[in-house]
Amino acid sequence: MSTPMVLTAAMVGAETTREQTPHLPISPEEIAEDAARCREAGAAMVHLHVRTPDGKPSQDTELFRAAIRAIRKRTDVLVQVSTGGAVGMSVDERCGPLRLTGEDRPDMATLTTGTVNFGEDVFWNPRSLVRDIAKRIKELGLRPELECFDVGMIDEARYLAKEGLVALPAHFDFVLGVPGTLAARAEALDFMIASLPEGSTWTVAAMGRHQLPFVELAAERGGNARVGLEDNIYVSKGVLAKGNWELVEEAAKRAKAKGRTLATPQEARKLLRLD
Ligand code: KMH
Ligand code: ZN
Repeated sequence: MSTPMVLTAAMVGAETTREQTPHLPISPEEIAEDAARCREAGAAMVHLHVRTPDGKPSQDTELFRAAIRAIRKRTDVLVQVSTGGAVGMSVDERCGPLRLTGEDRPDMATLTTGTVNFGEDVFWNPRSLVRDIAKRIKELGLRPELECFDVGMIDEARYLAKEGLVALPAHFDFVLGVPGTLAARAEALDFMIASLPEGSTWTVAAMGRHQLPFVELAAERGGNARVGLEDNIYVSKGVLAKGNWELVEEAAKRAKAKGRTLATPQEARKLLRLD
């Protein structure tokens, strides 16, 4: 029996707009409705950003609280919050969701381990800032998903582990195909897998038209995959996905065709060592 595959839905992001797709969920209710459908379609986790009511990206603690409460009222899907936010945000702003404790505490948080070009912008993650966020994630008692846009960012995780800020083995997310960074190529994925600290788990998030084909590459390699409107708005060439759930549905179909079963949130918790 192969290991169940964890599908993550990156539902909102900070860059996708309603002008690009009318199906982007923005309000807590819209996010919760789509999250419940993603869970039914096979997602074990959602990667969460939030927006102000007029659609602007935000890392506001209370907006996250409202979205997480709405999601948990509807479904048992795991909630991974973004600490990346949108380019240009300060570290304190980015860490808004890490102020949620008690029953509103998220299940996981992202930690990007280096700076990259991000389209025409720069996603700014100097080493001191990475350590600051790593400490806050640790203090909240969460395990990070280490977001790596390049192989050097995997190596940085080893330094973080030596400093006691991250526990190894860890869970990594390979983000491939953002303009200005490592492209979504199978050889790049294979190099990243080969570069992982022993025993670590991984997810791949490929941008745009690469998103669904990379679900298949991940399935074949025993890994996990992220799909969703944060990274891609089309379910097939020129056809908008009617919600995140439709991308999860398509990802689930492709994973199963490769012989993989899908992890439940409970299984994902074990596989990603969240407890
Ligand atoms: N929106 C990007 C600048 C994360 O969620 O941790 C950063 C991002 C990464 O989306
Ligand atoms: Zn994100």
